Amino acid sequence: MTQALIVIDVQNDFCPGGALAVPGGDEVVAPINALMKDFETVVLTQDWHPAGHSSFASSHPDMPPFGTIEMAYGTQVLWPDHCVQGSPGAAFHSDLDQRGDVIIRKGFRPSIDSYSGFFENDQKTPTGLEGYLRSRGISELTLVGLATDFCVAYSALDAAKLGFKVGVALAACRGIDLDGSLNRALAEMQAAGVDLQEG
Ligand code: VGL
Ligand code: ZN
Repeated sequence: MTQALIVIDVQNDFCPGGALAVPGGDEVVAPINALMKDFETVVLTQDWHPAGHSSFASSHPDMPPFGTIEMAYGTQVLWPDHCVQGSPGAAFHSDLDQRGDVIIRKGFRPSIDSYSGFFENDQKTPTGLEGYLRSRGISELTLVGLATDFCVAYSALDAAKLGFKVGVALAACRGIDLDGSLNRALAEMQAAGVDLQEG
């Protein structure tokens, strides 16, 4: 069984000091670098929004960060401006090992967000990651990175739905935990058959 490590959004804006800092976000870097040495295929995802992206609270007059709105494709959390294309906040953490073979960028269409590395939030526009993995004969994935309850969970759930065997190495993930979102995401992943690997 050919395996890949999928490293989700280990970018400055999700680390302490960043625009959408995940508590302990930088603590994933060392365990991810260690894990990379065990995988022949390493995919990095990069949240990559244009300025004024529709998922930014600043694009919606009178809406606070972390509020929600209804978009054509469903409910969308409004985030502080983050991971703007080419900005220092969108860069990978400087200590992250750069051996990855491919970088999948997501969230670059102005009117739609993309948490998952596989499909945008309409759940049907593909990023191409599935085709990349399948054409290389990969059927088993280990996911790590930020944030456990958003981009990691959405990616894991899509991967499971697509038929990949999926594990999440929780020691190399950190969550945002917005209104109980972390426990909800863990329960959903477990129900979908994702192997939640502790320690
Ligand atoms: C993410 C919120 C907005 C993530 C990205 O990487 O989990 N969360 N954009
Ligand atoms: Zn984002």
